Amino acid sequence: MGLDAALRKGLDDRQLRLYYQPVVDVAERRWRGAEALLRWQHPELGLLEPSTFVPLAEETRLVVPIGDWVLREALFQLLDWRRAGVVPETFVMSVNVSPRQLRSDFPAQVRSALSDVGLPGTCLAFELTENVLLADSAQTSKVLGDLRALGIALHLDDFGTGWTSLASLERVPVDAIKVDRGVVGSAAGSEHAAAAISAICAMAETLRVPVVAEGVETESQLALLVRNRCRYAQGRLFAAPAPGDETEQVLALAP
Ligand code: G
Ligand code: G
Ligand code: MN
Ligand code: NA
Repeated sequence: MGLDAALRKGLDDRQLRLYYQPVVDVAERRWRGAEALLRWQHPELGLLEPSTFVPLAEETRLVVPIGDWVLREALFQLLDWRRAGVVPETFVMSVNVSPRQLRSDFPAQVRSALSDVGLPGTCLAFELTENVLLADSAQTSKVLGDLRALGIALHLDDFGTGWTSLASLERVPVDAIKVDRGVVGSAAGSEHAAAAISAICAMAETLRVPVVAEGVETESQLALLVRNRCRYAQGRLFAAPAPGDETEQVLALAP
């Protein structure tokens, strides 16, 4: 069986899993939300990371039914955490969304997931890459507008490579910028990367868009981010990606 058919079967046979990684509000020292991260518990190959199968899912459009599963699973998890009393109503669940998912019926799919689970759009953020958010396509703009109308936040993911697009953020409404872990990871040891962090934070502040730093692993990286008034952080320094029940225990404690 090819990987393609195996993934289709994996979806049907409930082999997909979500891991969660909390996001910290650095200024207030409390959990702000969590990012849902897809895994595939393959019967022979073990636990697979998204880089090994998400590109295939995108090519074959399996990413559409998989994305629907991810959204519903993440929303049910949020409902569980709310019921367990470990997260406030302001806690935001972030879900990664591929370009292929942004078809005209995507907002309808999202609306139906929200209403089935019984949660408002304001508890959700979608993480999109800059090629999607900044695409000059009427259909994409319409879909993004419909999602925002549901109260869903749009976050620019993996930021830090495409410099030209920072200026374009003025015409595209984003609710946060996620600085790529590659930039964060080299920031404490490289003046160049530290300057990149400063520039991104300064520009974001001017545009009044909050910054989420990804892949924060050390206190010195955190100190640099705090000096630059970066509001949110995510990384192993606070919590590694983990299954929902483990993350629930982490969320029950202070960051
Ligand atoms: O957990 P990990 O670092 O391996 O995730 C790497 C990347 O995989 C994420 O940054 C994201 O771009 C992608 N990814 C993770 N989960 C999902 C998902 O549910 N859907 C899609 N489309 N991509 C995901
Ligand atoms: O959406 P995105 O592809 O950026 O997903 C974030 C990825 O970063 C996840 O695959 C997760 O496994 C990974 N990750 C989470 N915390 C850390 C960290 O502290 N350091 C590094 N290098 N990677 C991390
Ligand atoms: Mn992401
Ligand atoms: Na990212």
